[in-house]
Amino acid sequence: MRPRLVDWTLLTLSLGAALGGFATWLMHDEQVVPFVALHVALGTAALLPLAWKLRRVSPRLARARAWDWKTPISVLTAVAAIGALATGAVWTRFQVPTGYPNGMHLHIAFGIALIALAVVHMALRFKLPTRHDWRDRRSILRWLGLAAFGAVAVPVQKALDHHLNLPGARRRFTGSRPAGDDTATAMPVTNWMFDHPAPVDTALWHLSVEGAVARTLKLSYTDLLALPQSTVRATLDCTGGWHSTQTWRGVRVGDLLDRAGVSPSARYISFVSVTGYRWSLPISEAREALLAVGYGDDLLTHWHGAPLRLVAPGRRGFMWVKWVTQVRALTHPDLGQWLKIFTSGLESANRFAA
Ligand SMILES: Nc1nc2c(c(=O)[nH]1)N[C@H]1C(S)=C(S)[C@@H](COP(=O)(O)O)O[C@H]1N2
Ligand SMILES: [Mo]
Repeated sequence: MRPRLVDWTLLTLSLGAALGGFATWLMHDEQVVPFVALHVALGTAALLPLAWKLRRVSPRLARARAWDWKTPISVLTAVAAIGALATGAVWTRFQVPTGYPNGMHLHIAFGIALIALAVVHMALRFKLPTRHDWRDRRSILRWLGLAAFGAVAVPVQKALDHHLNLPGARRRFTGSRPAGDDTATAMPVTNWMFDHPAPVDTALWHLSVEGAVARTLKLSYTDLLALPQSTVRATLDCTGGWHSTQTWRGVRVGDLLDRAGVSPSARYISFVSVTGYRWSLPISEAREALLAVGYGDDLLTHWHGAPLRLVAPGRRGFMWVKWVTQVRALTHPDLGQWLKIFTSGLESANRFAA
């Protein structure tokens, strides 16, 4: 394939794979599967143009005198690409390394580095393919080959995992490793970024339901426990690569909204933590979500979000806000939540600390 087309193909596959991988975090479980398949297909297909490109540039890399100040950036871009592919393949087959960082963390880190480096590399080196390049018949044939290679990659990898009985055969469709179900202790604790609140004193704490509602509610912990309790069986699946299914117990968000007389103009429900961390769900979905006080036979422990956390069935773990103190009915999407999940825990102390 012509060099400029190889470069262009690599860039397109990398961006596509990264976007596909990222998009799965925002989707509801039942929409995720085809996008994960696309992510794997694009990543696997990238192996071929990456090999062609490395073969093309390796003689130049071997000659020290051919290096200029841009060369290290190109080398780092290649390292990030190989790292992203290798960690992705190893994590999905063998689910290693575990611990911190695990294979999924490494995969995400390489992926983000790759996109950043690829943008710089492109600004420094990239040349658009010419009309002449696009018309090259051999390149078109090779693209068809790439598409076929990517398409068979997904079923072949799955079959391999099952036949060799690799740990990856037991991963969830999100790629996450089973951390154990229905066990209070096996479920990991994940706080991402800076949240590390002091334990909440339930005598000081309250939950408020406010925003686009007829009457603002302010409930103490005792008030909350006196409301009708429901259970929901749901899987907490962290983008960091683990999942755990529990029977969660607490108050249905729809019940709270009805009590507060939620306005027909409310479209999103935002859940706000004592740390400032917050996330929102479309109202119809939020109604089915649970504000949980516990799971199994136990009450929540501090690090799992006591006294109250969101359980959003079918949504990724980062949306399951812990230490919830406010439910806000919104008439517009909350763009600020995108900032808050990165900066929460930095500014405010827990005003309900014991
Ligand atoms: N307030 C707050 N809620 C949070 C987080 C956080 O950092 N702060 N982390 C989220 C992430 S990324 C995950 S995966 C789950 C993990 O829940 P657990 O620690 O109970 O397992 O909580 C979510 N809720
Ligand atoms: Mo997470």
